[in-house]
Amino acid sequence: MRAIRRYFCATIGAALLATTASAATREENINDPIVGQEDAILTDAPAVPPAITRTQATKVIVHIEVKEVEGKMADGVSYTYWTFGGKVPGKFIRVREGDLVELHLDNHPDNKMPHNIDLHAVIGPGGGAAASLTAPGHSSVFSFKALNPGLYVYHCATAPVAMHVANGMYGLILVEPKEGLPKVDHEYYVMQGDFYTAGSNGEKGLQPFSMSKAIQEKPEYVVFNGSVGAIAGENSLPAKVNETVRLYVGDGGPNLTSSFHAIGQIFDTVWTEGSFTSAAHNVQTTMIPAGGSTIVDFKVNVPGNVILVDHSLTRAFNRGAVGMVKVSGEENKLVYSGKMSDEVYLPEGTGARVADQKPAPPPVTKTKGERIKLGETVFKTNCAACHQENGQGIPQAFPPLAKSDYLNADKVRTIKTVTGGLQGKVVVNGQAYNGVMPAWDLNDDEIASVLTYIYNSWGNSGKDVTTDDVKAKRVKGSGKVSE
Ligand code: HEC
Ligand SMILES: [Cu+2]
Repeated sequence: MRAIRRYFCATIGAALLATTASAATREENINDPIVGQEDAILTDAPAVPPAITRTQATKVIVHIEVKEVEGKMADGVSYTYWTFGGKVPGKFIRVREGDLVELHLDNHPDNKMPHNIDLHAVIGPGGGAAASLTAPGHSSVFSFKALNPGLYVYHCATAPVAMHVANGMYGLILVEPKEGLPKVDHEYYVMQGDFYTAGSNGEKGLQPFSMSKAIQEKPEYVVFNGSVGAIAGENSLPAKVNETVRLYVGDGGPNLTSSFHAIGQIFDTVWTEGSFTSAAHNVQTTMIPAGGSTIVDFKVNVPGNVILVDHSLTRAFNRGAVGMVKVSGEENKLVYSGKMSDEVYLPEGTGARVADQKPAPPPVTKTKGERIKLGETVFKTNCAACHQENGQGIPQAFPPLAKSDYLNADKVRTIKTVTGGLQGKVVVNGQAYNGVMPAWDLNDDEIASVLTYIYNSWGNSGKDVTTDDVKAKRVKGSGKVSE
């Protein structure tokens, strides 16, 4: 009896030691001396930089170039992505706990917008956002010490933040624990994101961003790695029978939480929410918060496709959130007798249209007073993020609506501006702006109301814009029946 108790105490003691001995405290990491300097190896998804073999903290130089690029969202559908390094998600950054990271954010001169970076791995105001706010054609530098191990999301935090994130401005930074991670055969980088296009899912052509769909959290696409099929079909992630696979998975959002699941697999290990402090084992589905991450490990025992999905299933089968680990090798009839079939999981395909539901049209405003009242709400929900509540705009980025000569000169042009969006150079009160305003997916009455509100605020001309005006003059094909 005593021998047994002694045995138990010894094993529990050893286990405790194993989990606590190697974990460094934040203070120890602050004081960890920096030896030498190196350039970070950065990778595009689904690749992950190699494991760190260093045993000392060093200074790691990271260069990330922000590029606004047109890319493919789905077959026949393109989108203007804003990226950290040319792709969505942004470059994978891998450093070691205790490292000093010197981050250079380069905003390409062809870009239209200022950008910055907020890394959740940073301890400091805004995660680096203010320190890295960079105009097109400029470069900013700041540094931070990686004090807490884990897998962290980074993203742009320039106003309107949700729009920058919705356009693809997110990525992952892995702060490897000092003791390293268990070895696996494959490591891959996967990041979920929700996208809000003006056209509905599958509608062809270059699709502008819809701020109102983003605010309503009604994405047209929910995808892994920036587009439909980015890690499916011929882009599947390869593995062989009996190999181990690790996925570093992030959720860029901006809005949706992911119920991350692998069809035909069980996660042997999940480092929940990207924290290496405690692992869960034998997990079927794991939640990834928007702006959060997870690390999953699993061994593949039989050939076939392991299908990665957000188990909120219409996102997978109707919005694009499908990925695959394609496993090749010998069957093992004992583990699984039948033949796996991936067709079963893809019949609806991507770009499947949801049956059009026509909600009852909202009541139409009758008087100017009613329009001003409704318009104020529409303005605060949709426009104030950029043009500001007082209509003053933001110098060099968003033009003023208060006493705007552009606005006051021409009511019809204003209707077209708001229904069709505006980009390219525009001069307002003598100041040139060259930004992008998305087309607004608002109904005639909402447009009429918001414009009447604007025309009757902040010293503007007092014009009335009626629902019939908007119906007659809106950019053709724009807008939807509002929900
Ligand atoms: C994402 C930021 C953003 C939001 C949100 C936004 N705008 Fe704009 N808006 C802009 C930018 C940028 C321009 C200038 C576009 C250019 O440079 O070509 C602009 C230009 C305009 C103009 C013409 C210029 C002026 O100052 O008179 C009007 C009118 C306008 N917006 C109205 C609206 C209304 C109404 C809404 C809400 C329904 C709205 N905007 C929401 C960014 C935004
Ligand atoms: Cu940005």
